[in-house]
Amino acid sequence: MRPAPEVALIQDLSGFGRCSTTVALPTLAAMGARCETLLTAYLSAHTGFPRSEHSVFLDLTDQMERCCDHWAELGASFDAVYSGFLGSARQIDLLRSFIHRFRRPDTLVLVDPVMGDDGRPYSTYTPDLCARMGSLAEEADLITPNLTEAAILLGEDYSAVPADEAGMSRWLERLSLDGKRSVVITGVSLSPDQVGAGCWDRESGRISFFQANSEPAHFSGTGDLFASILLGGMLRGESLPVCTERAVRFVQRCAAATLAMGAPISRGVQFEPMLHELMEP
Ligand code: PXL
Repeated sequence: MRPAPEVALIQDLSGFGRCSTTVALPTLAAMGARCETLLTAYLSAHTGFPRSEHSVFLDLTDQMERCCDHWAELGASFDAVYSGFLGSARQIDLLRSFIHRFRRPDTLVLVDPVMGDDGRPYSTYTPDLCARMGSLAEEADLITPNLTEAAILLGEDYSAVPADEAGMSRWLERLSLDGKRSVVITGVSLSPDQVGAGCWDRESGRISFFQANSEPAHFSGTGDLFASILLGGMLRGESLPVCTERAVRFVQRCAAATLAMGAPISRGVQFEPMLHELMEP
């Protein structure tokens, strides 16, 4: 047995509904990795729920700075840095300095450029925040945008999302910054009843696509589940295409199972009963 790889997990904690930290922690643990968590914000519920006068959005930027200093005193270093939903523009600069401070030559930096979905930015994401997210993503070894985020990063209109492999391959190549970083675009649909991902693997220089049945519902937090599965596999030494195919299939099966159970869609996919499938044999 080897020690669990250490992941610096940098994203929000949303109390109600599955997403971000509440998805990443159990998924990465099931896959044998341990997370040290730097919270960007605490929300009463993820932004997919209707806002109310009682909604909580606690921006933790000031606390993040102090946590970084404390972690440095404690001699922290990480096998991976994984960032997701960020709560303020200042957090992006903080994250860049976090990467420079704690990255070792072998540290894998995964930036999930969480900004929006379905062609629209999330309600808390301003144009300035989106622009800074693009510059943060330049630090990454691997990025995992959905179609909306890929369009924002490329400065393209959402209506220009390619519908075929050739067009999507060009987007993957452009996002790879001349092959400098690996890219997995999620939500890629190459035929009407299929959805999955396209990946540019900087190790092999190859592009691959994986598709599974498209389920008739949209769940929040599936991007977080997807990125966590990718990272868990990469930390086990598996190749990006192998990890991408597993993530596509697992997320699809969780979505299908959730619908079959009749569980509420707004709370995200029921991945917990299936987590054991991600464990190393
Ligand atoms: O799944 C991404 C995500 C993370 N964190 C918060 C969100 C979302 C998407 O809606 O609202 C708070």
